[in-house]
Amino acid sequence: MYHLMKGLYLYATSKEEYSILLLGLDNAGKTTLLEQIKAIFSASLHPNLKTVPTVGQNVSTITLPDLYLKIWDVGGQHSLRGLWQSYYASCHAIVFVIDSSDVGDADLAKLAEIRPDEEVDGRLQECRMVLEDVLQNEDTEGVPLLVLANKQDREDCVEVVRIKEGLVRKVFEGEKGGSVRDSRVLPCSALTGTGVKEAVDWLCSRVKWNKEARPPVMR
Ligand SMILES: Nc1nc2c(ncn2[C@@H]2O[C@H](COP(=O)(O)OP(=O)(O)OP(=O)(O)O)[C@@H](O)[C@H]2O)c(=O)[nH]1
Ligand SMILES: [Mg+2]
Repeated sequence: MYHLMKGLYLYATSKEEYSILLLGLDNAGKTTLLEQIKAIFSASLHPNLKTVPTVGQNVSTITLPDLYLKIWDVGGQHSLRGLWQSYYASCHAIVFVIDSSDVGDADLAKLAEIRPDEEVDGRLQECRMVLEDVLQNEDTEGVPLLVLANKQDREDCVEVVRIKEGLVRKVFEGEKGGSVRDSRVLPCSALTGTGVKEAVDWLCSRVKWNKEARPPVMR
């Protein structure tokens, strides 16, 4: 009887937990974003915005009224990207963070015109190849994708619509865009917190929507 009651109690008080994976090139702002999310969703906390390049991973769980989000922030340096794939099978959504001030204006216009198989140089092409690589992996099939055009507070940033048209749409239209999935491109500033709540809201709605394909863990 005790075990039955305990089981019922645990069932009634448990919540769904979804894992969110933060990806993107080095210096994109993933760790800053994680710090900002932690601060926004636990009111008493001040964000620690003095980040250092991540070697390995940071993980934090935030508690929302109806679910937990377990957020994994991994290092984006070239040598660390090989580790990303070990997170794919267990994540419920991917956030791909882009530094909107590290995408030359001219390059972006050029990217909108190039064919998917054409070679271009630079950070933007690196971003595109890395995103394609993530989407092509069979373990990310059908996983909702949020692309965040970060650092929108900087004067030299590229507008979100240009990132959407020039980069993300090209990736999805190309052969390497992977399977059909829920996706969205949103502007944000991890540093000031602008757009961060909207990003988390989108993630919550999409992981719930996709829960039959990727069931949550009960906690
Ligand atoms: N202006 C501005 N700077 C930002 C923003 N987000 C991050 N930064 C800065 O960008 C730099 C890199 O931020 P991180 O969060 O450490 O970047 P990361 O993606 O975690 O980098 P890795 O751990 O190397 O993969 C830091 O100096 C941050 O303060 C933003 O929204 N606006
Ligand atoms: Mg980091």
